[in-house]
Amino acid sequence: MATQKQEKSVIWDWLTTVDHKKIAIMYLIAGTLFFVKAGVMALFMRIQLMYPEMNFLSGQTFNEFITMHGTIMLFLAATPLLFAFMNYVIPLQIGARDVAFPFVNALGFWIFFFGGLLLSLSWFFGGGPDAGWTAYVPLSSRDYGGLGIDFYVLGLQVSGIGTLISAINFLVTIVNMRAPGMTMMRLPLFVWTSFISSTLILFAFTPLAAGLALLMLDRLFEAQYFIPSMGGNVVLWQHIFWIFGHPEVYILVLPAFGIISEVIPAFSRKRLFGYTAMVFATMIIAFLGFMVWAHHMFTVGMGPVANSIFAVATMTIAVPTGIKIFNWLFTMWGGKITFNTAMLFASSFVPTFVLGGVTGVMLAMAPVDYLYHDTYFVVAHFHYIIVGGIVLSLFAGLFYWYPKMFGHMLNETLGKLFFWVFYIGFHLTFFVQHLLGLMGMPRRVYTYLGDQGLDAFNFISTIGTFFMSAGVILLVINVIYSAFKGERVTVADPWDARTLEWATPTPVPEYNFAQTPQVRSLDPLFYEKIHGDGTMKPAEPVTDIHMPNGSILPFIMSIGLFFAGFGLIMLNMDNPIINPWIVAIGGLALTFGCMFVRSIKEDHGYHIPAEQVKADLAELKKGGN
Ligand code: HEM
Ligand SMILES: [Cu+2]
Repeated sequence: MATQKQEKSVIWDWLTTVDHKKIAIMYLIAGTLFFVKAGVMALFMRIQLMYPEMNFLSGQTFNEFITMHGTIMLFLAATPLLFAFMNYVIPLQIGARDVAFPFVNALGFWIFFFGGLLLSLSWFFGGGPDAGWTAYVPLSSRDYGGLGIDFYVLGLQVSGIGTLISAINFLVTIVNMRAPGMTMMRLPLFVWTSFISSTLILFAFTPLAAGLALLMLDRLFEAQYFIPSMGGNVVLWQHIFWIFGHPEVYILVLPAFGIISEVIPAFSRKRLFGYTAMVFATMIIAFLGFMVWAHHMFTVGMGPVANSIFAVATMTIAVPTGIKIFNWLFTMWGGKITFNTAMLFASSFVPTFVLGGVTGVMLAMAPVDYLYHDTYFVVAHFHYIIVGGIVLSLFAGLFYWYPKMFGHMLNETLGKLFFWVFYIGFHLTFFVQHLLGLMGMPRRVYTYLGDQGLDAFNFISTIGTFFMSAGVILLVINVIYSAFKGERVTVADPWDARTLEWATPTPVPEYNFAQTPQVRSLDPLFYEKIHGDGTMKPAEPVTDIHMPNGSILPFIMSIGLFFAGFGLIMLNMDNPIINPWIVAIGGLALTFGCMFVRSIKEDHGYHIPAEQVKADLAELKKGGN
């Protein structure tokens, strides 16, 4: 009985939490589940392509898998996994007690989650979307695309709202919640890159929302924005999509750069080389990222002038990116490097990402792109960026921040094995795809003939995928093993690191910092180790700490949006069991009802009394933390 009751309260605690640290862990779990789901689809696609004329997947299923794989990986795996680290680390690195709007933070998570669920429901209603993650019209129009596309449109619309409000929350947090002395030019690079990435979300997810709304009007209400026979324009969709879609790559890769810029200095035992240049390079990359969307459309027929401008603008991005690469190398140069798992991932990121960048410049040459376009060369290129850049960084960040998040280490032996298996598998999988592309193998095609010379490389590529899958299984084993056998961490700073998150005790108390720290320099913790006694000086006396109450409203509001989306999709179903409008309007009413309750109900939060905080501090002193 007693255990059952406690069980219930634990679940309730997680459903209602507004603590950035718990929300981070929920992002981590949800993102991992979606990552595995999309990874299994990738494995199935590669098995289908292992031999010529395989019959493992049908052409239709293959199309659904490429679409869901890409969409899930980008929106529901990479983004939430980065959000997990941003949520956990940003408040700690800037010396804050939480994000600016904890309620909105929980809301952002649940909306993302239920949006993802909505998209995934497509499998139970006649199959996933099948028009590719870019949902090009006319493939995604009423005439060609089935119900799956409606799940794509509304699932992404809903989860996009969650991403957008979370990004706004990060922006306000970084501007407003910094500890005294933490000037903008003392922000850790991960905070800077998260800040700039959040700005990109603000300006990229809004056009996406508009585009999805127009596509929804086309599909549900027979509007004709994108239908040429009625005066619409298919190329319009491509412009709207890519003005979101290209910045999306930087939304993901900039925080990944941020992780690398934290891990490399920590394990090279040197400060980051060229801090200021790194910050400005990030800004320039972000700005240029918005100027180059049409490099995805060279073959559309924009004409030589437009193609040239977009080609040159694209190549320009290599300059600030090169600055970053050299600064990472200079940081390692002459450093006392420890090659633990986190550092292996971080340092191997550098050459891999360079390779992805080089093929990017190749693709940026408009006339040559007529050759590469829609071949496997493109698939190889973007996976070098996405897996070789973002996924490797995520793993580096996972091994780096794991002890702070979970209070124990991941096993290093298993970690290194995981690294090598995954890294070798990655190159086996994707390197040969460049060659397949140059040999003319088209992208998004579910099979090929036997006498075209494509067999060997396709076979190798699939073997590589088995290695990567084995690597991920090793990671899962590591997580489970370490939970039981892993070295416990109770010290604040197991890596002898530089930034403020390592000044908080492990496990981090719900209020993060008993007293807001006084920041005196870049790399504030390291500065205190050199110039002080190694601990942060408080910027305030011990006082009562004001904390927000948990709330179930974010969860319910998100369910409301889920039903609003589902109701609209039901408009295109043949025999909906109930009137779709009842579901759609009912869902919206639930969401707005919660907003109303939230507005009129006074919730002042609660206080942790100063005595309690003092007792916690005394306890820590005893434990030597
Ligand atoms: C981890 C191992 C991975 C493997 C083995 C893999 C494999 C594949 C395969 C076979 C395709 C279809 C290619 C085609 O026929 O055109 C594909 C497409 C794609 N992948 Fe991956 N992938 C992996 C990871 C990722 C990750 C981590 C991301 C993003 C975060 C990603 C994003 C995409 C995108 C955007 C597409 C394009 C889908 C489309 O053409 O509409 N992939 N991948
Ligand atoms: Cu692009």
